[in-house]
Amino acid sequence: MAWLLWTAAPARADPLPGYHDYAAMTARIDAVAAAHPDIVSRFSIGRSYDGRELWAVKVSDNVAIDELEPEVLLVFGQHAREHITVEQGLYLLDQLTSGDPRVVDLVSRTEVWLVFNLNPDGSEYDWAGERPRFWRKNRQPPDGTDLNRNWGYHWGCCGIVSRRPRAEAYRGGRPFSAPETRALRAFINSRRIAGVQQIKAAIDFHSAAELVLWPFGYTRADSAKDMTAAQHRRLARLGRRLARANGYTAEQSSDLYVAAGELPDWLWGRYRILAYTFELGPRDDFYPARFEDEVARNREPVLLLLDAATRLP
Ligand code: NO5
Ligand code: CA
Ligand code: CA
Ligand code: ZN
Repeated sequence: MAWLLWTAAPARADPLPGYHDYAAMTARIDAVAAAHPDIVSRFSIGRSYDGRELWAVKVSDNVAIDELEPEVLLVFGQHAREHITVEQGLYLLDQLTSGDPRVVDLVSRTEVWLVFNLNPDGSEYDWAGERPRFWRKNRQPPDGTDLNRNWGYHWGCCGIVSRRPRAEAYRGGRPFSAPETRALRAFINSRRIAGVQQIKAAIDFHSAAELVLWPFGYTRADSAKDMTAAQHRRLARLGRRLARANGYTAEQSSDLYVAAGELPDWLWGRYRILAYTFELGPRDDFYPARFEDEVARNREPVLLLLDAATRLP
């Protein structure tokens, strides 16, 4: 009889307790935006392959006005099963609207963009079975594209990246073949005003390895076309400071493994944005029962990055 009960099991498992699926995330963003209309404005950067809105917010004083303040971009959820990064985004939204005097000061001197889940189709699919599916890619046919291999800087050239659609690190049919990377690219391009990119620093949040990584990922070289040795030292110095604040290990992205088509490589290569990957802990666990302490570790490095963005030449 057991197998009969088994087949009668619900078609959709709930996310782990405390985690926000897409509907809960959307409701939470709406609630915070409604509670803080003076400093939070919510918008969509476009739609996922299956048509979900890709929700984002701007946090700043005089939020309705595009002021001449350094802009910082925070991206969550490129990889579907890395659900903890969506919780990281919601936690940071809470912190940035908390009214803490240090935060109020930083938020009034910067404009912070948060993109909460760049891959909602993938994360919904990951929860949609009886147990998590360990899904990484988006849901674009035939078998999903790895968004963090789809960015158009040295796309597909090197390292852990595949031209086979069934591979975990499938790069897509061409650079920016995924609607999700195209939507975020269009948003970032729109922040180029009178020829000057307004976004000065960025973090792309992943899990699960407790790392702070800086570009490039596509090459092991410390200096390359588009990166002088001095620029590399600057990226590394700030990266090490961020890692001291959260206790993660700091290294160049390619020290972990070489991989082409990552978002931070494109942010630096295209616009010279100080771009980092944060890999949240706990190590090797995509589904930790508790995430509260882990996301709190990244309050300080994010505030440090906002502060650093206000001190750039
Ligand atoms: C990332 C790297 C940017 C470190 C990736 O395990 S992860 O997939 N989150 N690592 O391979 O895109
Ligand atoms: Ca402002
Ligand atoms: Ca601005
Ligand atoms: Zn990842």
